[in-house]
Formats: sequence, structure tokens, C-alpha cells
Amino acid sequence: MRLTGLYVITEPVLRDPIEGARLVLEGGARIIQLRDKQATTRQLVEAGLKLRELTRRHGAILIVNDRLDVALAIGADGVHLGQDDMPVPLARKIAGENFLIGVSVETVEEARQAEAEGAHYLGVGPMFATATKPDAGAPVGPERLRAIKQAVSIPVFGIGGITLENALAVLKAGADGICVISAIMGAADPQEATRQFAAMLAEGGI
Ligand code: TZP
Ligand code: MG
Repeated sequence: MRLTGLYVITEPVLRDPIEGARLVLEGGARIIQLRDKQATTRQLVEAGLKLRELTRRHGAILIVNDRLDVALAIGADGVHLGQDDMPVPLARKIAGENFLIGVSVETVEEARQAEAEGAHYLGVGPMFATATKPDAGAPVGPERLRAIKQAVSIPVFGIGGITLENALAVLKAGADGICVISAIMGAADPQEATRQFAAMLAEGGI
């Protein structure tokens, strides 16, 4: 599985997750995360099963945010865990060796720990100011990503406030990919926005 490039995350406030995922998959996205902070477990499972079918049809990776139980139940490829979620060693114990585990980190220390515990990739951010995650800390910027990239050997994604205008700065700092919510799910045409981000990544050699 290729853990680089454009990683698109759903946000129901901006767009229906299934419709959004369909559009970005048609635009060429190959990593999708189901993220819905408001949904009940039942709703998450329902959306997850639909996304599983959709992503499989497109040969794309499906990750579920926060919830290892839901990720396993719907047959996702992996789970994305924050610093307050299930500890990585426990998630690994439950999910087994081949299940992808991504971890959100803000510092070099958190990054080193996540790698040592068996994370497959890191999400570093917020890179820039973002309204999508009100509880996010202050922006850490591309230079923090550069330091983290130098400290670990797993793929590193920048996240938070990434737009077509600032994505290149994140790539130049060494990112293996970028995670995007509002600049794609909030765009008038998510499919076209996906194509533009993909072109930007290709320009950055990813
Ligand atoms: N984690 C750190 S920032 C963020 C998450 C989930 C929000 C990213 O959303 P956007 O709209 O791309 O800034
Ligand atoms: Mg989380």
C-alpha cells in the first residue's frame, strides 16, 4: 500500500461523506479517512460500510478516525489515532500486524514515540491555522514537519489549513503527503480541487 500523496478526510458539516468521497475518488484520491465527530456509532458503521465499498471499487485505502472498533467492524485498512485515543501498542495488539495505524503528532518527541510503538504513518499539524478542528493547538508550521521528517523513517503527512497556495511549502519541508479537509470537501467542485492538489503533489515530486 502506497502511503504517500493526497489524503482526503471527510467532514459532514461541509459535505455528505459518501458523496464527498465519491467525488474525490473520481478525482483521483487514493487515501480516504472517515472522520465524523458527531455521528453515533450506528451512523459511523453505516457510512463506513458504504465507504468501504466505494474505496474498494477505486482501489483506495480507507482509514477510520478515532475508532478502532468501527475500523475493524467495517473492514477498513486502518485507524487514525490522536494523542488522547487508544494507545498504539494496544491498538496493534487488537488489530494485528498488518492493520494500518496512523498517529497525530505535534512534536518530535511524540513522533519518535509513535514510530517506536509501531505507527505506519504520522499526521503532523496543524501546519497552518484551521477552523475545521477548533480544539487544535497553535499551528506548528512546515519547519516542525521538517524536524519530524528527519527524526523518523515512516511516512509523514502535513495536516491543518493546507490549501493549494501553501501546500508546496509543506512538500518542500519533506512531507510524504498532505491531509486535506476543507480545501477539498468545502470546495464548490471537490473533484476538480482533488485534481488540482494531485497536480500540485506531482509538481512536488510525490
Ligand atoms: N487535525 C489537525 S488539523 C485538522 C485535523 C483533523 C483539521 C484539518 O482540516 P483542514 O480543513 O484541512 O484545515
Ligand atoms: Mg482522534
